[in-house]
Amino acid sequence: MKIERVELHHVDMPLAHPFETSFGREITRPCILVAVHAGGLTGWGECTAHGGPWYSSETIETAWHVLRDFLIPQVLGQEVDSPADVVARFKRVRGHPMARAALENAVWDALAQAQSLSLTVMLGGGRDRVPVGVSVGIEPTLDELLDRVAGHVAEGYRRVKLKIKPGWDVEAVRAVRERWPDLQLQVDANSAYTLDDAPLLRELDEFDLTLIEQPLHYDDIVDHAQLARQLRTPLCLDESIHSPEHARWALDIDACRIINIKVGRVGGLTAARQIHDLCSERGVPVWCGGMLETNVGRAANVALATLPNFTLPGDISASARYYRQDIAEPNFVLNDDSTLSVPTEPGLGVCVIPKRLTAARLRHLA
Ligand code: NPG
Repeated sequence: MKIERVELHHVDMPLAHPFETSFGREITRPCILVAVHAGGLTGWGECTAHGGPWYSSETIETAWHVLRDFLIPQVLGQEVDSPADVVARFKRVRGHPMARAALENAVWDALAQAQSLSLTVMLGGGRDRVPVGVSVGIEPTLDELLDRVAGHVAEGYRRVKLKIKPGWDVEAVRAVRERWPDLQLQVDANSAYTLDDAPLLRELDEFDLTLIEQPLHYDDIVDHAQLARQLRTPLCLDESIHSPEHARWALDIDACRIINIKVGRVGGLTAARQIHDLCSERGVPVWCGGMLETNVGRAANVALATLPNFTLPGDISASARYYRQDIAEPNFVLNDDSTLSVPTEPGLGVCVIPKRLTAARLRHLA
């Protein structure tokens, strides 16, 4: 397949509800959508970098620069027969996983379409539904948090993740746990604590949480290994796992018992699948994280989450949870059993709506 043209679309869309984490509050979600044109087909990939370097060091601007000046020139006009060809061409580029993932994933979509395979089948996944949960941001008050969780439970979500930070942790978790004793509950700190907070984090052990996600520094595995030994609740890493190598290092020193795999954070579907396979060999469960994606990124996440070792529900909620109107169709809708159905059409199985793309677009590289 010859890559004839690559387009970048910088879009910004208002979120249905503002989302607050330990590093800030988001009202709109900017992202870059990558379109790869080859042989009359268009493959799509979503770059999950945000406006500022808060979750990781990448931003929309760094991703735009690296895509335009280094990654696109590696594939433009080239014959690409498998995702491995793209990975090999990107090998010289250090870092910038979200930029790499966006272009690699767009090629996966185009290649899958060219072979009339769904992305799921091309990845080697098998399920027709994937279990999902919802991530609830930090709310102004405990009452508002309880209302929000109540709304999601009523929608049918059986697993809820609460964002925590110092001052919004034990009491918030206690309030939710008391009201929903049987809900599958987990927390995510986005690196808001230090090892000195171990006694406080140990207090969370009484709430029967599925996991505590990334409590300590965003690049650390050593302190996490120390903390993991002090907690009964399984520790899960997100930010610290940038690649299959990081996953292996973390598992080798018992820094975590669970890994959150985000396609953007680890540099694309190829690396995501490698981490899945490694964890599978080591008996470590994984789940698919989310970055408030549009349906383009969500479709890739759903396909990835069909791999067998994705045994915990992902942060892949129904489309309506994110945007009033998504940029691509069809929407993902929550099934009664807290799952999303897996598209079966060739490629990602969603179509970008040109009018919506133009309306949401701030910048275009054609
Ligand atoms: O459902 O897509 C989703 C959001 C899941 O909480 C979620 N993501 O740290 O995992 C995270 C968090 C996040 C969101 C991080 C946005 C950065 C930006």
